[in-house]
Amino acid sequence: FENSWNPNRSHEKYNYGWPFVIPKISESAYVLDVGCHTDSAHGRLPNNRVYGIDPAGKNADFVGTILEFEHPEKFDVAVSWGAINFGSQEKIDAEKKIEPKDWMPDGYRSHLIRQISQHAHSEIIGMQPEGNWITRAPSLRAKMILLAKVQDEAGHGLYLYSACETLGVTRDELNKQLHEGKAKYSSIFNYPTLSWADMGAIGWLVDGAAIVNQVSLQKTSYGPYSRGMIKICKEESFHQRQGYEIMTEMANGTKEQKKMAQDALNRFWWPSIMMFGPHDSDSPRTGNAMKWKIKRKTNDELRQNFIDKTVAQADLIGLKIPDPDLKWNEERGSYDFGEIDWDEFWNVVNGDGPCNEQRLNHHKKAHDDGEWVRDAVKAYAKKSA
Ligand code: BYC
Repeated sequence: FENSWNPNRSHEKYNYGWPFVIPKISESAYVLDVGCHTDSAHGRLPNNRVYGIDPAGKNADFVGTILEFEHPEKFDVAVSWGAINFGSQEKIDAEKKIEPKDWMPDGYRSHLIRQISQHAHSEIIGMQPEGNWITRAPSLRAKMILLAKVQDEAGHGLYLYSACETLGVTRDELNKQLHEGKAKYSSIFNYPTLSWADMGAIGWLVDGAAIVNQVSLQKTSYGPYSRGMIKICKEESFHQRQGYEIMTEMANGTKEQKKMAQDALNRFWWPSIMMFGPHDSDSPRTGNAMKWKIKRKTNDELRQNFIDKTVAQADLIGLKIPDPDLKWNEERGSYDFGEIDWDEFWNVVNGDGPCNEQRLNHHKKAHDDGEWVRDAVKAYAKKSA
């Protein structure tokens, strides 16, 4: 704390800095200054009765934390300038996490609600294409693994909804945005899963792409999102392995099985590299996301990273990436690759993909069918209150 506190920072920069707030405090108010430090707020509020507390403030009226503080009188106003100043761009630049109760610009908050809720919706909608194969898994082992994986996705959705709720939005509101088409979810889940090999392709490519993105998001500036990502990445690594194991087995299996594996790769390759979003030059959100350190790498950087990792994995199991322009570029130390079909991408993002309607209808139906459970939980809570 002592190392990061800078008493000379410009308070005028902050909407809730003391130069803006003090004129709003009535002169008759009794003010509690939490974190008054050594100078306390006495000088800034000359007409008020002020009481300053601070664990590090030798001149504070009470030297200690708010949790230890007790006072016989009631205060009219409590101010905490220090906490406000720490929730700032400077804090982000210093690689400190922003926490739910820190002050944050409105734009930062709404950007996070959008991205985290879309991420949560993707995890939940993403259960559908794989759920389609649980009853048809080729062995008990395969079925148990797939069940566990799909269940993990539900868990990821729940961590992410919880992280999003810390920003002051309710789960009901987030669901409503999804159902009304105001919130998106990842384009990849609007493609059908036609064969068992698609379970391999999803784990290997979709979870593989998700890990590349999420490893960088572990360092995102918002604390709850960053901590959620750390746990999610651990599980995602297992998902990628299970997918690659299915692909390896099929690629080394009968001629028909190898054909199925290649067909799944052919169908999922391009949609997987679209998951990273539009090129940086066409990505309106990247500027702020990078400035606020919400995103730590751009869409194109992550896409390239994924392609460079995955080509060797395809080679190893004798499958061919369906891109005739894929070529190692010695100078860049990366693969060059073909043009992405952006018309297809935007069609899918805007609701016209092969399964958009089916995915959303299924989600709405599951939500409606679950109403009695929500009602029962509420009635029980009321009864027990
Ligand atoms: N699909 O300015 P841009 C999983 C939208 S689930 C749909 O680049 P941004 C799994 C974008 O939202 C993992 N929409 O945006 C689960 C924006 O529209 P809005 C999911 C897309 O946010 C189950 C507009 O296009 N991962 O692993 O800077 C089973 C312009 O884009 C897509 C995450 O959600 C897309 N692919 O960058 C198996 C990661 N791409 O919102 C596996 C978290 C772009 O302005 N999210 N759009 O209306 C992110 O990292 C970023 O939000 C994105 C997009 C890279 C996706």
